[in-house]
Amino acid sequence: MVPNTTDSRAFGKVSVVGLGYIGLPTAAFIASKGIPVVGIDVNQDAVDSINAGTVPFFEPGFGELLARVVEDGTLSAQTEQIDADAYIVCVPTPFREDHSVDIKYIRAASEALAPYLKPGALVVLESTSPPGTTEDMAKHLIELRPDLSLNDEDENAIFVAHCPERVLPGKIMEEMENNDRVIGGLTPKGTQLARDLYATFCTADLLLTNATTAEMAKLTENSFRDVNIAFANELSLICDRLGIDVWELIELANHHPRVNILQPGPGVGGHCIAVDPWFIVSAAPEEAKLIHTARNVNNGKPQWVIDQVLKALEGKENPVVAALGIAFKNDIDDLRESPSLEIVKRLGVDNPQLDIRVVEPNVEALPPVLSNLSNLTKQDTEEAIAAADVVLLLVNHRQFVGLDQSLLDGKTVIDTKGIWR
Ligand code: SAJ
Repeated sequence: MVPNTTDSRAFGKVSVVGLGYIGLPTAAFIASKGIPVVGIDVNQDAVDSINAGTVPFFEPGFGELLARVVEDGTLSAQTEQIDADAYIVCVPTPFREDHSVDIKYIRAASEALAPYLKPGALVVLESTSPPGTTEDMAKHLIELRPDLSLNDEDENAIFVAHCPERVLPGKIMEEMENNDRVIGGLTPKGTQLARDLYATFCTADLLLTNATTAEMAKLTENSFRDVNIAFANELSLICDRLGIDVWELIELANHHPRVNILQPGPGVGGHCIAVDPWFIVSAAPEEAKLIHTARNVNNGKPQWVIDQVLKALEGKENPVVAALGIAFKNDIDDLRESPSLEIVKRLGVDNPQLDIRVVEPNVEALPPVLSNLSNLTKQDTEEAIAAADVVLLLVNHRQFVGLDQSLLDGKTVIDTKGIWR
């Protein structure tokens, strides 16, 4: 392994494009090593918040770091692109109706930065992307700047690489520095230069490969997790039919030294595990059978939970449901692709007679998809449980894990995370 020593003077200025959950912490970590970083984002409100030293989303411990690098002037944010030695592109890569990737944000980022590129510049794509996207981005850059080259030996060469992000939301402060990184250049110099950039702040192993393998490595990691969770979710349906406690079962099976089953839940959410496997399925539909099935199993879980709730409410007059948690996972405020939010929305829309009390300690107000429904209200935990016939636990937020369980006496409890066993 090449040690992570580097000459950070090689990077006089770094531009990080897209200041979301990944781009902003990446920018702040690089800035914390004394390298001037300018963050670029199309959202003026996010830019203003960052320049005021305030994180526009919730991430434990990150506020202090951001405030420090903004205050000392190493990190600033703006909407206009700049002339930099290295660009890191961290923009969203959503999927379309047919599950193929939509690279419009990568295209837009390339168009914004191309005019500023100079020979020797490095462009790293961090956005999770199907195999071939980095190469496609590089070709697009050369179309926009035919005076530059992708050949390492040319004087007018630029360097392009892929380095997928791997941090777990909620643990970014720890994982940004300590997670091994996979780095794949389009050319050997691209790989090397990208390695030097990540060595400025990452203390773990920097694993070098080519761009396409790096792209596939990221999709593979998240698909592995999705398939494992699908296995757990399928077990939860089997156990429900057979009258077995699935959480006890998994705990017992995991005592085997070579078994490590993840946990069942109301479904799989977030913008990563629920999305990335589709990029493999759409790149190789004939072959990706297991990965495709796992997606379907996990996507089917919300409807199964809804059916459980409706069964529990059969025969009840003026039924009230307390729905605990709408974030996509515990102890965060992120609602993207959240199965819990989907369950609450579908219950509310399809059952106007249901009175649903929604509890979500991590958000100030319900999102419009829920607040627009007249049979839904946001309440605090105790109030909602007291009013409810059915208590539907959807997210294992710490407030719910630590709940005084005597509050549940006399209620029908549907615990999708197995925290109150
Ligand atoms: N979930 C379960 N059961 C489990 C674990 C998770 O149902 O045992 C659910 C969660 O509730 C959530 C979803 O899966 O709805 C995803 O949560 P997560 O904690 O597994 O993952 P993310 O989406 O927050 O972050 C993942 C991580 N990838 C892997 O662990 C392989 C992270 O390291 C990546 O950086 C991130 O995706 C990403 O951006 O790709």
